[in-house]
Amino acid sequence: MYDKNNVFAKILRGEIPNKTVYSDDNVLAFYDVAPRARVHVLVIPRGEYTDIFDFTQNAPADVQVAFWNGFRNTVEKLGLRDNFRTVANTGRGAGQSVMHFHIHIMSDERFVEDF
Ligand code: DGP
Repeated sequence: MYDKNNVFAKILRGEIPNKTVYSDDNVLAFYDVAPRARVHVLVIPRGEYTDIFDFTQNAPADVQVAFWNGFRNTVEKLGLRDNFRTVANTGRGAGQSVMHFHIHIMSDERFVEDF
């Protein structure tokens, strides 16, 4: 069940400040407060979905399309095209600490050298 007091809900309501990268009617993207890469951004839908299962099962198709458009716009705004990773931690056992669906975008030169 969705908790309206989770930290991302508070960010969406403007109760907690954020460094916004991209924003539209359906999507907000902002810098992670505890970055684990040179660029570390979170992309979230404005709707109330707890995780990727909730979002993909329950969000209307047009909302899902809008989310991925916002995701792509965020990546392009960051100047990333072929040098980033995405992570969607799902469930507390896998490290999901905020129960509002979010995608991590992470990029670091080191990833290029790893290939
Ligand atoms: P996850 O572990 O996948 O649920 O990721 C949650 C992320 O949210 C984690 O990397 C830290 C970030 N985070 C938590 N609280 C805040 C906050 O108040 N502001 C911002 N910008 N990020 C936050």
